Amino acid sequence: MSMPLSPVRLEKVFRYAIFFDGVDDVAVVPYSPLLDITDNLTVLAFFMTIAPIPDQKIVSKYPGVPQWVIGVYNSRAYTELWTAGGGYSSQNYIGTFRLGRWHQYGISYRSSDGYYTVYLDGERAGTISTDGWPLRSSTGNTVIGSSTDTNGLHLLGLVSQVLVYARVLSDDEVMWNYNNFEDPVSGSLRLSLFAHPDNVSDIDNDGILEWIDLSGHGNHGKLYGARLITLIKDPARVLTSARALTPAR
Ligand SMILES: [Ca+2]
Ligand SMILES: [Ca+2]
Repeated sequence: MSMPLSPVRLEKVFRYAIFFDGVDDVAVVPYSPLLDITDNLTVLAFFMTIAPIPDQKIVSKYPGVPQWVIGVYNSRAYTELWTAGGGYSSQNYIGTFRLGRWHQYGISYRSSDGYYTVYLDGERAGTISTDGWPLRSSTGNTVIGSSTDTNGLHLLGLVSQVLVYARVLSDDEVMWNYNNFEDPVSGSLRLSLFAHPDNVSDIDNDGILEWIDLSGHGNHGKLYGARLITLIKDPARVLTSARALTPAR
């Protein structure tokens, strides 16, 4: 028996996810001043694409005045970010995604020096030069599974978590969130969506299911077509203690 030479990267597995059909499914988080983040921003999302559609957006604050977008383009990472100086910054071709596999993908932006970083699977994948202005302000919605509410570049796949912070996470914090997605770093967390039956409910009785925001700020998403699915079924017989089978949330 030998020890591994380097730390083993275990592939992430989610029991539940929100499924997007690649046609018209979206989750929409309505505008909130708390999500109009212009100084310091971090966005992280766990997602899976299941079809080689060239242009798929995962999470966007794009409707109205575009602020930021993360997605995939020709099977590579893709982000966009706009500053108040009018600068549009984007970068393709950081990292490669595999179909049918979970990936964590994200961006951070620090307005004091315009430092724009891309993260893939918990690690810093690259940085992008910007004009150094703060992000532009936007009263648009935040959309998951597409770039806009109505006419987007849709994801055919799954999303299990979306985190939006009003600060720049450290590399260690991003890696923590990759490895401990059920217990994400909480400081300055403005949006925290995690796919689980406890977190999907019609809490305002309008006939549309909400994807409930766990950040405490009430930034609940509304599921239009997109739906919760179970990826790993309960065991047929309970052979271990009930405690071990209690969902984490
Ligand atoms: Ca649909
Ligand atoms: Ca509702």
